[in-house]
Amino acid sequence: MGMRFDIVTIFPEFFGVPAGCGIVGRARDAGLVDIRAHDLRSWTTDRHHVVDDRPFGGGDGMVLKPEPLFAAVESLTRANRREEYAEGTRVVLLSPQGRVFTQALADDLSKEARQIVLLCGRYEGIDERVADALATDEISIGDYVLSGGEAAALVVLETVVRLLPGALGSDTSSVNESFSGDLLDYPQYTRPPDFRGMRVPDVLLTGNHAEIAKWRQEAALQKTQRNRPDLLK
Ligand code: JDQ
Repeated sequence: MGMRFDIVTIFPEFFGVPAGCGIVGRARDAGLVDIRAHDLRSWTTDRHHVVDDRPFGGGDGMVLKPEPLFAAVESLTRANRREEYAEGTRVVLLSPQGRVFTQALADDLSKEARQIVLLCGRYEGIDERVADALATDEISIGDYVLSGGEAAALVVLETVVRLLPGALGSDTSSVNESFSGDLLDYPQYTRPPDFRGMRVPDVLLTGNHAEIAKWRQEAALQKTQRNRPDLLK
């Protein structure tokens, strides 16, 4: 059987449309991946299904309580400590305080994981015992603040699923090269060669493959210098 994703969230409906679209939808139909979104509130035990509480020490906003998250992971994995999961189980906490998500981490997950539990918080934070003891990985998708972990979980899901063998139809490795090197991809063009006066570079229309390769290398360098100078350092 394929990889399994269990997403724990107070908004399971957030995942319905994206999980049915494109490469992820096709991978699901092909049985490569099983994606389930679970309502965190189903693991509460009080009448009002409360998942948040006020921060110890004071301060603004509410904090996600640990009990429902530990209960969720326990029921989804049969364990509730980082040290005790089965081989191939990863419990990923999405958070602004995590290690930044990269293609290398996505590669690792796609190769090593059989089950990925994605823990999506809301409010102003998550009780730190979740990061300390429950999660195997604490991941940020970048240096900006979302309103919760759901959008970040979708990014991780989509990035990992397209790396699963068979998910892309044809050869996988070529499509990943865009972010494994030190340069951004070169610019692409298709027909028409003249669109409203904006012309495709002449060299691409010549069929001279050596000249085209030279142009692409130079254009990729220019683009990287302009948009991502950090990659060149
Ligand atoms: C949560 C929030 C203010 C957290 C609650 C849970 N890369 C990335 N950016 N933002 C997140 C991840 C993220 C993940 C989980 C989250 C944001 N919030 C909102 C608001 C302070 C801390």
